[in-house]
Amino acid sequence: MKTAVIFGVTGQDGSYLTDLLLSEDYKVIGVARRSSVDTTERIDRHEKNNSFLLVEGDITDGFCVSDIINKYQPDEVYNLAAQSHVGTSFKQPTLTWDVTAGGCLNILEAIRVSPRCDDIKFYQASSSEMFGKNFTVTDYGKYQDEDTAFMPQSPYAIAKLAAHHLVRNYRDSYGIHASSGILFNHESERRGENFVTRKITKWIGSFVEWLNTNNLAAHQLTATSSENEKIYASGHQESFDKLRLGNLQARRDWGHAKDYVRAMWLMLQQEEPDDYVVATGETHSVEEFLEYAFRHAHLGDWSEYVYIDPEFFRPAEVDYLLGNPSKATAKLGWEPEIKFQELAELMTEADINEKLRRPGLQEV
Ligand code: NAP
Ligand code: G4F
Repeated sequence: MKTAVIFGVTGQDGSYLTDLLLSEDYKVIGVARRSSVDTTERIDRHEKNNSFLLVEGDITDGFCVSDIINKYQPDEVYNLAAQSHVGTSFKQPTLTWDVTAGGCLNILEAIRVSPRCDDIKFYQASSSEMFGKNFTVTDYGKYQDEDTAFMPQSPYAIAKLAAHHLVRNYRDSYGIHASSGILFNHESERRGENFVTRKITKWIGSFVEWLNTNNLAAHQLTATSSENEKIYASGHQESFDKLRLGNLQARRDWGHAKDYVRAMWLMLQQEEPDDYVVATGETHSVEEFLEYAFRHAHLGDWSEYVYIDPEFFRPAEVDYLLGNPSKATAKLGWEPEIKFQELAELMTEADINEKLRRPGLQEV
């Protein structure tokens, strides 16, 4: 039985990777940092599984990281831990650097000094954000791959790029089996609620609940100017806050997290370490996500419900991401199963079902 350590186990990807590794008969050591509230909701389903152990740890603490590597003697180590929100990285750049760059260095050092250094395979969660502003919307049709230059646009992307280079450097210098997945955006029903896709589908779920509670149908809503921050219904006192969003023109290559953790695992099953782009090969705007999600919820024109709020614009933006996963397909045999439209629809449906307490769709 192989043993894997997952840093960032409580996050979206950590939970899907745990599902996958347990199904592949691994012993999984999940590392979660101490928090004043419970953060284990996404992995609670494995609480009683003897092959799953949750341990306390923070990747900014190098001694703690070393202790975990030495104590559990893993065959594979996955670093999914990060301050992963790009907008937040402008507000908390130092913390973002310490966790996202420094944390990766702590893990690499722990592996380097371990007596089992040659037996440990390491995965680093690199990001398409590292490509930054090398392309804009006027480059429509061009894609990013493993040879594309990096031009990071945020403290988050710069920290991820530092970690990415550290992984390559430790691989070249010490022969560590260390691979980076340059993953494009991936979402799911378990996505954090302040990333744009989930923010949209979560709002739709709450809004549909409000309509239901007040016995309202979408056609009873008062048409409001786009300046107005609230939605009113004729004959009703109550109003509902519009969905507040920033830049709707940014384009992303969005896939499903369940597909993407499979690519991570495949990277560590290879003889040689390497870096791989993981993407769907489709790019869509935030506006398109709104269109698909609102259409699927039968709510009509999304623009009636959205308030553009300067608060959600970033000091610097990444306009255009479109990945070419040919290398991952050729070398890992990886292909995405879920693409944009299905992703938007299943996230919308899951959030509506949760609010209306309808039996959920089978999770993909
Ligand atoms: P996520 O849901 O935000 O999860 C991040 C995880 O990191 C959480 O478990 C979080 O713990 C943990 N963490 C944060 N600071 C930590 C610290 N100091 N010590 C230990 N753990 C810490 O992110 P995700 O979407 O699953 O993404 C996983 C990784 O892939 C991240 O590194 C992200 O930057 C990267 N990535 C994500 C995408 C994407 O589209 N999802 C694309 C490319 C790369 P808490 O639960 O306590 O907050
Ligand atoms: O959902 P987002 O916050 O994701 P972003 O910035 O692309 O980052 C995600 O993907 C990266 C991979 O490329 C990961 F490395 C990173 O950890 C994270 O998972 O924003 C997507 C787009 C942006 O252009 C943003 O400006 O949506 C735009 N947006 C418009 N309104 C908004 C909002 N983003 C958020 N979070 N909230 C809004 O209200």
